[in-house]
Amino acid sequence: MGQFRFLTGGESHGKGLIAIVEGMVAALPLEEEYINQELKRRQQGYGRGPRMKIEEDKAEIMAGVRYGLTIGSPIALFITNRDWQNWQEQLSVSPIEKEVEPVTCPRPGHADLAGVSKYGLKDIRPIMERASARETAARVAVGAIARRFLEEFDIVIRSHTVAIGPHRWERPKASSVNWGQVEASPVRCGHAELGKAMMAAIDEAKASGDTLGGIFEVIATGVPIGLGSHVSWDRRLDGRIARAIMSINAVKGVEIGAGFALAGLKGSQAHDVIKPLTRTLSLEGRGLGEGEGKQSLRWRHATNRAGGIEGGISNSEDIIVKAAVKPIATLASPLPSIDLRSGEKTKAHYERSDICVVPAGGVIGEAMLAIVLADACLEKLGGDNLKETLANYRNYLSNIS
Ligand code: EPS
Repeated sequence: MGQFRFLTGGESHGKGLIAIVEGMVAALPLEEEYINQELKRRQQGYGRGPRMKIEEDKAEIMAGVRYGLTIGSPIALFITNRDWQNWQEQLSVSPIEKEVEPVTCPRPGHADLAGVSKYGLKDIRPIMERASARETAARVAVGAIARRFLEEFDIVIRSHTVAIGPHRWERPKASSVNWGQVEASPVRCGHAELGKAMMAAIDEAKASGDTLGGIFEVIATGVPIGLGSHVSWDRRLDGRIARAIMSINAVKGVEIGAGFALAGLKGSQAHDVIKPLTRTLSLEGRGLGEGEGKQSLRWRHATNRAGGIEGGISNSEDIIVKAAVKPIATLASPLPSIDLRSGEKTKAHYERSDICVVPAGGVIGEAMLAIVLADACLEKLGGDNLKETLANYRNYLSNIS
C-alpha cells in the first residue's frame, strides 16, 4: 500500500489548489487536457451554486511530465481559484491592517464547531475554507492521472446517481445503465423520468432554503483478479476503497456490492456461485509483442453481490461501490446555532452554497476509486516504467490458474 500517494493543499477561496502525486511510473502519456476534462465533469451537475459559474477549473502540470510523458518523478499540479480575486482580504497570507469580520456561528453538520475547538481558533473561516469540498477539485485532478494509468490495463471507471432526496432508481443490474444518458443528464441519472423528479426536488429544496443529499454509485470494469490481499487488515481492497470513498466531503455511508442487503439474506442466497465460462483478458496492442498478453479465465461468478471483492481481493467481476451523501450543511434558511463570542442562541452562518452535490460526488468517487485501484495495481505489478508494469501484468496473467 502507498505505492501511489498524494497530498493536496489549498483553501476554497485562496490562490488555488495544489496536489503532489508520487509513485506514478515513467512513460505514461499524460496531458493537461485529459485532466481538465475530468475537472469539467466535476463542476457540472444540477444543484450547484453560483461559485461554479465563476470557476473554470484547469490543472497546470508544474512538474513530473516531459513532452507529454510522465518521467517517474513527483507530478505537481496547480488549479487556480478565480474567485480568490474577491477574497484577498479574508484569505490574505500576510497580516493585514484592516479588521475582517470573523465567522462565529457554526453550521450544524459542518466541520466548523469541532474544527475551531480542536485548533484553538476564534474565527471559523480557516476551518470552513479547508473543509470545503473545493478541495475535491485537486483530488479529481489526481484521480485523472490514476485513470489514465488504469486505461492502459483496460480498466474503466464510471459513476451515476442512484438517488437524490426521496427519488431512488432501483436498477436491476450493472449492464442496464446507459452511460451516454448518464453523462448527458444534469443530475447524472440514467433514468430519464427519475432524473426529472430529482431536478424538481432540487428546485423545491432551493425554494425553501434547504439542501438535498442522495446516493451515487461507482463501477469499475476490467479490474484484474488479485488486487488487495486477505493477509492483513490494511491490505484488504474493500477496506481501502471504503476509506477513500468515505473521505469525500459529505459522504456518510459506503456500501460494496449488495452491502447492507446481504445482512438479511441466508448464505445460500447471498453468495456468488462460480460457474465454468471462458473469458479472455487481453493486453494486446501495448507493444508487448505479437499475440502476447492474452489469458483465458475458465470461470466467472453467476451474480455479483460481493461487488467484485471477496476476502479483500478483487475477483475480476465489476467493483461496485455506493456512497450515501448527506444534504450539505450550508443552508440558506440556517439551522439554530450559537454565537461562539457570546454563547447566545442564534442562526448558523450562511454564505453562498450548493443545493445538491450528489452528481459531482459521483465524479469525485470515480477519482478516489481510480486512485485506490492504481495504487493496488502498482503494488501488485511493480515497475518503474509503464512498459515494465505492463510486461509484469502479462506475466501475471499467464500464471493465473
Ligand atoms: C462549499 C461552498 C461553495 C461550493 C464549494 C463548496 O463554495 P462558495 O462558498 O465559494 O460558493 O461551491 O464547492 C466548490 C467551490 C467546488 O469547487 O466544489 C463548501 O462550503 O463546502
